[in-house]
Amino acid sequence: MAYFDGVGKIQFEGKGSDNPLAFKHYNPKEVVLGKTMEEHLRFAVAYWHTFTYEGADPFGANNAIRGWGNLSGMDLAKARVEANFEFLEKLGVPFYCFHDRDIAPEGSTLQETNKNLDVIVDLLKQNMKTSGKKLLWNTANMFTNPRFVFGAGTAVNADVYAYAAAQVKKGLEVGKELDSENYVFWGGREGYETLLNTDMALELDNLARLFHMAVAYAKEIGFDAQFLIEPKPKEPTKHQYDFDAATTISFLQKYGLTDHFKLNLEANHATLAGHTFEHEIRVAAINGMLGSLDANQGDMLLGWDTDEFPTDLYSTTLTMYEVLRAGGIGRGGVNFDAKVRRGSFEPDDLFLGHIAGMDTFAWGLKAAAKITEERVLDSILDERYRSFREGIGLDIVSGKATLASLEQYALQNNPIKNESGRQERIKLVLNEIIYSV
Ligand code: XLS
Ligand code: NI
Ligand code: NI
Repeated sequence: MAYFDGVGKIQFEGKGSDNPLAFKHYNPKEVVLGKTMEEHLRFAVAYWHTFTYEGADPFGANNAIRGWGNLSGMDLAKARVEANFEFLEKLGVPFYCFHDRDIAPEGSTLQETNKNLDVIVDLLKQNMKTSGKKLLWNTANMFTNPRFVFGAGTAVNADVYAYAAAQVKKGLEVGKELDSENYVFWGGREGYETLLNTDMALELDNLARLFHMAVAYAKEIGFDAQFLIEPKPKEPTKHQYDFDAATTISFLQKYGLTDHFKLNLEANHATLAGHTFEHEIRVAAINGMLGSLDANQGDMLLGWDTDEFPTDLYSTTLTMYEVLRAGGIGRGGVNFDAKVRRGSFEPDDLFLGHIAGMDTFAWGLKAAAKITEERVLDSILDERYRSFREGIGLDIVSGKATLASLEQYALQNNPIKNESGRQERIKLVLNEIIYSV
């Protein structure tokens, strides 16, 4: 059965095309700085936003028109698998991502839930074999079920913690079965509402214990995926522990987990934390922690995670510039953790949303490549920090300088001369590059 009958394979037609169901910038085989766009971007479709979510918001019911909308239970789960592979094939996206509960319904016991999962995992495996599509990452949903009201790895109740551990164990087995590239931990409810009833130290120690157990179990079963933590500052809890990249890295350092984890960074989570996406990527990259990206964008007028498809060229350019600067995204990818707006309820909108995101990223990649190739920003840095390549600056960076030697220098160095940072000029240059590629 086909769920997207009206849509054929999405082709690259180039800038002149006025076909909405075609790419104008994403040309998978086009080589940019020595790699194809497909290799640079490693796009993934998020199962939950595309096949599980059907338009509900806190004020309104499901309204999306979906070919599987009249089904329920395991029939629905199976239909979504078919829809997923048809969609990946037509869109030409190599990867997908899911939470355990996106793909199969929970049963009345953990045994039954795992059995449901096994049936769907088998089906996914068969489809992956015939289609060549791959799993970028899987994760455990430890936030929707009411049992997780006070968290999972940071639960206040050891029984809930044990349940979460069982779920992670199963998730790792599923990841191995499907040969996943990465395994993600997003701390859905790992946070708190009020410190008045929260033992923060115990919760964080317990979370680290869960991660250590996961590392040990992955090793035991020979699952060699990259582990990723996805920071987010708030929502659903008022304060999420993995607030941002810097906080998460210091957590991993404190608990001796840096060798096993990297970060999965999300654009809308960055802005909720008061950062740009490029800031988060830079923080991860300079600490050797850049793992993967959840591509989306927020709305600066709203205070929550709106998970919109990324259409802001300025942001995708700077994002891809950071990725190129870091030497690429490695085993990670660009996962569209994005959903169509409730008003975009027709099945074609799923394609149009992804095409918008993919074209905006491809365009950003081309602009970022130009910035890199022409050393536009590198030459600014060379010039701006040149005082650290000779004389007293070289003494500082080589570790030769002391407070006394610097005092001696400062006492005779008068006056100090600074130079303009020229950021307005740089931003105009950036605009010119973005619109020239
Ligand atoms: C929610 C998160 C979530 C993760 C996976 O805000 O972005 O979707 O990516 O659990
Ligand atoms: Ni995400
Ligand atoms: Ni999110």
